[in-house]
Amino acid sequence: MTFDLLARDPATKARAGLLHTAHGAIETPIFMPVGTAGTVKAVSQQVLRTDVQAQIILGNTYHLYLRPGLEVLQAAGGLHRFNGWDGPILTDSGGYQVFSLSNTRKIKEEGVTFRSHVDGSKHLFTPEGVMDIQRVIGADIIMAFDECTPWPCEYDYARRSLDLTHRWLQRCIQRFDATEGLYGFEQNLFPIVQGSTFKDLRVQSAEFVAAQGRAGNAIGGLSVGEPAELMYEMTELVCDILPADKPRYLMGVGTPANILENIALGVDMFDCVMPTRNARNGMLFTTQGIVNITNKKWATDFTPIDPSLPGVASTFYSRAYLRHLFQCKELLGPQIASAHNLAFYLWLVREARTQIVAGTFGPWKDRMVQQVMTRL
Ligand code: PRF
Repeated sequence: MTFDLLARDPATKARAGLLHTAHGAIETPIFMPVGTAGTVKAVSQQVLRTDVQAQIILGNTYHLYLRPGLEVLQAAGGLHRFNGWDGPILTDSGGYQVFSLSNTRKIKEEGVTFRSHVDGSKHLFTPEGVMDIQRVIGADIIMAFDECTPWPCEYDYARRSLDLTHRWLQRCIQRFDATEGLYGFEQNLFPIVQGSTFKDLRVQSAEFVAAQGRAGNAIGGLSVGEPAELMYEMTELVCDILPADKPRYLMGVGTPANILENIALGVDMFDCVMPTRNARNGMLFTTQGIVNITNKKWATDFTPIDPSLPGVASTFYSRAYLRHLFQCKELLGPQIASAHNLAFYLWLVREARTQIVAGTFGPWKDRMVQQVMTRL
């Protein structure tokens, strides 16, 4: 895996790059649609390619391990073959889902025991096990097993948790480097910086992670309830330490404004359930601002959802029709809304990249943050 830095914005720390994976190149900065169970909810692989123009999608170790399970995934020849998405895939390690989804969980040095949210069955995730599982799933980029601390968090807890995450990281690296991909293409392991919102812990973690010399690095433990300004402070601190010639991935972020502000601080990759989850609740992100499609004011608005975006979902259907679908709880409603929101997020990062290359990102970002967060 290689990363070419193509341009830097003169006014901010934003960068434009090209990340080469075994399943194709990714233009950064990039937003990665979340496909938890091997499917981006309510969006077909076809629509992801055409309307959304997605370049890489996410999967979750926790969900895929529980269903369909490793036997099926291995028999299929990995997740790419199983779901028909032949572009790049990244899998999260479960080091977040185990904490947010599973019923009872116990953290020990060895790993985390938890009960499945599906059937209550008991499981153990260890750093080694999670590497092996991600070998079977077969994503291009796989994530280290970490603990995402809740916020707020006592300093002592954050420090002990960080030390554990670092020990787990060393075990992940050892296992990953001692094994090979099952399907004949290269996989890459990204370590994750933690440390809650404590500056000294973040610095320590960023230095530890940078020293591992992996092909890319991630920032976790943010966007978990802390004020946005505190998130930006941590991102900037960490980005200034992580190597400039490797991609930086900020996990689980965020709103359109969060994405633009973090691009300005040097982040290259993002994922978040927000565009798809909010779409299913009728909240649309557009180039002009935020639309709640269930609002009565759209009942006779026969203009397209967002005529300036590419893709059928945004330009063919009217706001009035989409509102009608939501009123009737029709299945097409969440499909159109999800495809549209993702098309918007992908447009946002593509446009950011164009502005970085042109050297105009700084002022464009300040204007766009206001515009896209306006409530219409
Ligand atoms: N760790 C992992 N996945 C994550 C996070 C994390 O800290 C976050 C935090 N926003 C989202 N997804 N492994």
